[in-house]
Amino acid sequence: MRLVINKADFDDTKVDLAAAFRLGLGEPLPVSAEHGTGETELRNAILAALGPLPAEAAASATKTAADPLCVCFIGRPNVGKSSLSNRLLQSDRLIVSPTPGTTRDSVELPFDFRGRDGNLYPFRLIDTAGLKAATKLATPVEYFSRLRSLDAIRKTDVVFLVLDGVDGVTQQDKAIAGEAIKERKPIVVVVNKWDLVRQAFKSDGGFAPYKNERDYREKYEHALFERLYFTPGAPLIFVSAMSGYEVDRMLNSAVKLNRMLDLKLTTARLNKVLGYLTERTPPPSVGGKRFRIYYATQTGNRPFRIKLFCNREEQLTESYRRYLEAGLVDEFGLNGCPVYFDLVGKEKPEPGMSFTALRESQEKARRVAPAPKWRSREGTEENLHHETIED
Ligand SMILES: Nc1nc2c(ncn2[C@@H]2O[C@H](COP(=O)(O)OP(=O)(O)OP(=O)(O)O)[C@@H](O)[C@H]2O)c(=O)[nH]1
Ligand SMILES: [Mg+2]
Repeated sequence: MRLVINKADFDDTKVDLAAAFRLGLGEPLPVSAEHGTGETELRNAILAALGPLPAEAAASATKTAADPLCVCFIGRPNVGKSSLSNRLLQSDRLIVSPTPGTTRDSVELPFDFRGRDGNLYPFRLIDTAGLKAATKLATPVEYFSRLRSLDAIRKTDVVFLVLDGVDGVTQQDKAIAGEAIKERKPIVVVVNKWDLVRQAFKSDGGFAPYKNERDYREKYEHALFERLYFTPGAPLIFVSAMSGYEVDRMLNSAVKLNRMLDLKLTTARLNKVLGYLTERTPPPSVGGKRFRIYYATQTGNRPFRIKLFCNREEQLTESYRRYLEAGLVDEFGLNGCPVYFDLVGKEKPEPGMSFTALRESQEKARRVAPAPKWRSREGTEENLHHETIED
């Protein structure tokens, strides 16, 4: 335990540290949350108490081929996340019940999977608590379960978004998909309880107005992609945790997506593809000005991060961003992997900026961004500085 005295806004003479010492709780640490004094000392004390990083955690800071592929199941309560987890783990470890809200905390478990190629892939699976709308959280436990579910998304390589095959696509599914998209994670869309759909069409008269299972499936798929936005090419799999139908396909998809996430997009080809895309469909003109890309380079993976040197970053509309993302995904075969654009616009003079300050800022921009001649720069990528996410 460390004794921390807050609101120690004045110098030491005015804070009665002697009285604090007399409490017998060791050396007191005077801090001021408002003014930030003592923050460094407090931070150092916390780090010292925590000790060095465990070797395992330090080693996993960068991902290698031998690291387990981390996947998580997210979705509304009761869609079958724990049932699917049990199916993959080939055990009854996780509690399954018809009562929504059974899983209260994220559970992380390792397992191995033999892929289609015959190789053994180590996985780490996180089963999460069903996500409710933030406005419907009734207890603090639900609030913290939600935080832990969102945290699981951040930690994983590939997200399995689970939907209920009988309930159809709901507004809440859309909100949950949004959480994974916000974190720019590749998503495998998993529609569970397909055994019930099959059963219904086989012997229980089906669901009106759908003609048969295939018709229902097609309409489901249509509704899904119409209502929810996913990175183009996101895999969609109809499964049954109950019967095991198509469950292996989920993992094969995750292995494939995970492999794609490490691809390096060469600068020459990237610029060529963007040149072609902007020529085929020029950006819309916003307020009489058109968005222009001068030069692009990949600066990171997981997610794909592309630095775009452009005229005005604010001119890139969301629909055109999606068009560029879809074009890159298609050209480089990155199906289902989100692409993030990091925009670097030319500096604009601030009103009242002095001439010298303007020249200085222009000089700085010139040093950072290569000259806007990207079309003629094919094949010269080795001369250019490749930044990483850490930059
Ligand atoms: N018929 C059928 N029922 C299923 C399937 N998967 C899950 N269920 C049932 O659906 C109910 C909920 O399953 P769970 O696995 O607990 O669902 P969950 O998404 O983990 O639920 P929460 O932990 O509450 O968020 C249980 O009664 C399961 O038996 C399936 O593929 N087919
Ligand atoms: Mg559960």
